[in-house]
Amino acid sequence: MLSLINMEEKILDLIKESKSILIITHINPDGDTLGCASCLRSFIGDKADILIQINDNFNFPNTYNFLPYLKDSKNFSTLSDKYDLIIALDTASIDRILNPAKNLFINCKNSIVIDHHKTNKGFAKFNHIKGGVSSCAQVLFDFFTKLNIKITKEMAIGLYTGLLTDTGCFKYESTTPHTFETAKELTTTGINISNIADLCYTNNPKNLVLFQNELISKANFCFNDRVAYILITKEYIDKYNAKDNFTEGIVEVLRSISSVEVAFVLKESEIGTKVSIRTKELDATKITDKFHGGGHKRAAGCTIRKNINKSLELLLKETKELL
Ligand SMILES: [Mn+2]
Repeated sequence: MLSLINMEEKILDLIKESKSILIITHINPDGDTLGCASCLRSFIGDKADILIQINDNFNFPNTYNFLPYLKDSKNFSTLSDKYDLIIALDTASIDRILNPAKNLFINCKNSIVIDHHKTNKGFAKFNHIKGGVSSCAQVLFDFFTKLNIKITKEMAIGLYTGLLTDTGCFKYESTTPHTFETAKELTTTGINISNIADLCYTNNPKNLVLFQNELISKANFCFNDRVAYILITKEYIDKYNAKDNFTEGIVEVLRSISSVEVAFVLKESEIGTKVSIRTKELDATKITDKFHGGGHKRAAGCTIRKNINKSLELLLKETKELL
């Protein structure tokens, strides 16, 4: 009998029959996972709670406080174990869920993951994964559409936020005609799209912008300006009390320079050096593969268990061979 029911219907049945539901974001959440959580909470109603997972070194992006229901969210210390269904959103692997939520997820009577990461192997009892789709928000939109569920204005705020932020304002390769059809449908619910974009992109802490500007002014170039890199040492991190999310976007600024083919940002951490790479034509994963990292063709990352200068030397050596 079960084989006759599709995954969307199964998920809807689970939501209907569960008494208490926990919706969880991935660790250090972004606009997609938070937007989806807000939307799903709006759809399910009061029997659902949201858990926003944040580690100590992450500054919760207040940016997203405008999303409905986020203010009442649970955190690790206020989490209970009363749930009979847990739904993880935009979460590529079980490692993106930290304890105590991870144990709760594994031991829960029913668990669902809804996601769009190609690398997601499916770690829940019920997995609804559409690898390669632009955003989790798109997967959720398609879920509601397939089930003929009306998307309200309140639900659309979260979905539009996820769609906008995960497509880099509709400019990444994952953006398709379907993305724009979805944006159009969401817009017709009456949401204010220019207001949402403003809330997402003009709401940075002052320190973040000053931190990024100082680092960008100290960018280094080599191989005829085809390679650019920034070294983020502990000195800068301390000076600006920079959180993990402060470095987001810097590498894109380097990539925006016309001569630059490969851009690196290297950051000192306790376990070595965290590297993020952006490229134009070259396959970035050919570099990160050497260091057990991963990602996409134009955007990848890895952690090298060496100090920052040694890591830079290794990266430049690999890059030179590909140029
Ligand atoms: Mn996402």
